[in-house]
Amino acid sequence: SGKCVMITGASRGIGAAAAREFAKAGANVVLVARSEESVADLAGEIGAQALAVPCDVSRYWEVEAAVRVSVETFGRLDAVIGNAGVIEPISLLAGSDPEGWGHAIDINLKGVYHGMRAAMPVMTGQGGGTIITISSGAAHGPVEAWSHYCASKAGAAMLTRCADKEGRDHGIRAMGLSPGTVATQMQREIKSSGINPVSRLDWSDHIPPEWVATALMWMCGPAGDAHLGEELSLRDEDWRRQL
Ligand code: NJP
Repeated sequence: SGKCVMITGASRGIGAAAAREFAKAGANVVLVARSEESVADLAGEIGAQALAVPCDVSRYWEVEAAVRVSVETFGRLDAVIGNAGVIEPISLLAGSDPEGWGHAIDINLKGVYHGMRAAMPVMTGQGGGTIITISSGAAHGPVEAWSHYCASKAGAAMLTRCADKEGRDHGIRAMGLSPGTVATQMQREIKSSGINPVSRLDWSDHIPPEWVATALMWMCGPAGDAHLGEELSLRDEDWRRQL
């Protein structure tokens, strides 16, 4: 309680569920996403513990400003959850749009880098902090029509390991969380593509975003660091039982 957690992609889905969960536990939460109205509405629902910061994570200066206003408002920054992500445009590589392919890299990979770059000096000055990247099974194996997404998530997973290595001497730990299939807007987009086996999964195979929020809470606590390898995967049945 009293800690400050910045969550990117907080306008809906996993990010919004995490914001509610952290606030319930007494943390101050900074809600980052492009949809101004959605983050403002969620901040209104949570109350004085929440700050809405409309921001496009693919633009470094906007992310830096979000970190600055977090510290100005709540006095510190204990954790950054790099959750903002996109999967569109879903397309086989050979027919993909060369202009659009890099969109996922700008958000899912560079956006995560931007959060680390802006937060790590602040965390170093404070004596430590936690950085969590929302990863994916797609970081570790190819999925057809998701080359942009797989490449961005694989890059973000390695980036997170680099941040952890460099952060250790400053009390900063960085970890990945691979959530499995979660019932959110992103899964609606995947289903409407109908292009690979993932798009044909039944909704009953999906976990609610609140489970991911519970795992994030655990990871931000002291046990998360001690028990974690390089990435926590919620596909693991043992974990699903605990959640
Ligand atoms: O998806 P969705 P999830 N700047 O679409 C925001 C990963 N994941 O909750 O900007 C700032 O409901 C967007 O807000 P807005 C996935 O890759 C999921 O499922 O207002 N924010 C919204 O709040 C992603 O990294 C599954 O449009 C930006 C949020 O991102 C994370 O989980 C499986 C932005 C997306 O919410 C959350 O996704 C898996 C930008 N430029 C990994 N662009 C799954 N759902 O099954 C987007 O393995 N956002």
